[in-house]
Amino acid sequence: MPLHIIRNDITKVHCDAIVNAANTSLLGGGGVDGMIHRAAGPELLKECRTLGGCQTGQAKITKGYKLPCKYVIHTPGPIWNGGNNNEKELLTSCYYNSLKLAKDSECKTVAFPLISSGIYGYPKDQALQVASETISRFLSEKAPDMIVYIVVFDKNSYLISEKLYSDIRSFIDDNYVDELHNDKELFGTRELFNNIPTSAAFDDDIIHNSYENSSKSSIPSNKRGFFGRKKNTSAVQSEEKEHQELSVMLQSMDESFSEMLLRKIDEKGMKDSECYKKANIDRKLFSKIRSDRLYKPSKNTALAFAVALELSIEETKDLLQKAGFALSHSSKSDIIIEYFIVKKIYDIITINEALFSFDQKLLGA
Ligand code: AR6
Repeated sequence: MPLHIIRNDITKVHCDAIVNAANTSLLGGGGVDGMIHRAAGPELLKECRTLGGCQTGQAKITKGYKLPCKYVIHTPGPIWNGGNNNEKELLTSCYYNSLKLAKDSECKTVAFPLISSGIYGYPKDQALQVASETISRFLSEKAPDMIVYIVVFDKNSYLISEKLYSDIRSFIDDNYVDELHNDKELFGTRELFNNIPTSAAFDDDIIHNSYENSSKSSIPSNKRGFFGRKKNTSAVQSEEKEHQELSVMLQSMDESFSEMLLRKIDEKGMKDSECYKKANIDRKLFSKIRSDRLYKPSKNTALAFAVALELSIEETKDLLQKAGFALSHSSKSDIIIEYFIVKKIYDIITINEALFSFDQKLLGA
């Protein structure tokens, strides 16, 4: 289902359909419309002439011609006129009708610009909110396997309100800790820090990898110690012991990430699908996590689930720890996520918009 926000020129995006922020004549114009027509070549205008225009909020489809996409879906957005003139309903219709057309044309991947947010003057933060809400609802209700990109072009546009931006800015300023400074304070030098064994040394993935690496080694398996060391006779007994100790460790290992995730889903009375959709996580990835007790997710995936489950900061730390991670005040993205968790704002779209505005990696997809 996932919704992605990316920074790019939409005419360069490879997917089944891109959406054009057109005008009602469908005969081209400035902004993204002009760029799409230029990149597609004159054949596009020729086909557009046969369509007889399009009403605001509706959508029509053409081929993509020289663009790296099969189709272009043209939708004229509303002109911003203060916000009380049906702008939101019309903009919602643009996204809904474009997605419906994409689905009817069997498109699996679709890219949208922020319709109406340029020449038509719709405030970008509100335009993005309409876009993400409508797309998420459509994906969740009608097209769980479709992948949709919101493509943002300009480098410095605010995608969240200035108030939220400056609130987060202050929260970062209050909490950000310079990593080097922090490490030195705690441990004297960075090298020392790198040598300190951490709980990650026992994390599932590292244990998996040790097995994997040792099985790929050129040393025959019966001549290898547990971590791939060459065996000598005197090492045999201690190797046996290592094995036994490790088996005991594995058996008595704490609840894994996947187990904690499933337990929390049950405790919250959520359905699995509700949880992974809310986390903006792909159904296939969720199935993998569910079926592998020792699955080690990325930090962003773990955080996305923490948000979907509406965990407190302490619970979030616990869940992260199961995956071998920690929340860090030397990571801007962690501080931004913490800001939302502390404020009990658990809407992943809002969080992702903020992460995007601060040029950080998004949660979930
Ligand atoms: N890729 C992605 N986004 C882009 C690109 C690009 N190549 N170029 C611009 N944008 P606009 P509107 C962003 O003005 O507001 C035309 O003349 C841009 O930063 O293209 O719906 C039509 O013919 C902005 O955020 O469309 C209509 O007359 C967003 O795309 C009128 O403009 C939309 O900006 C439509 O105005």
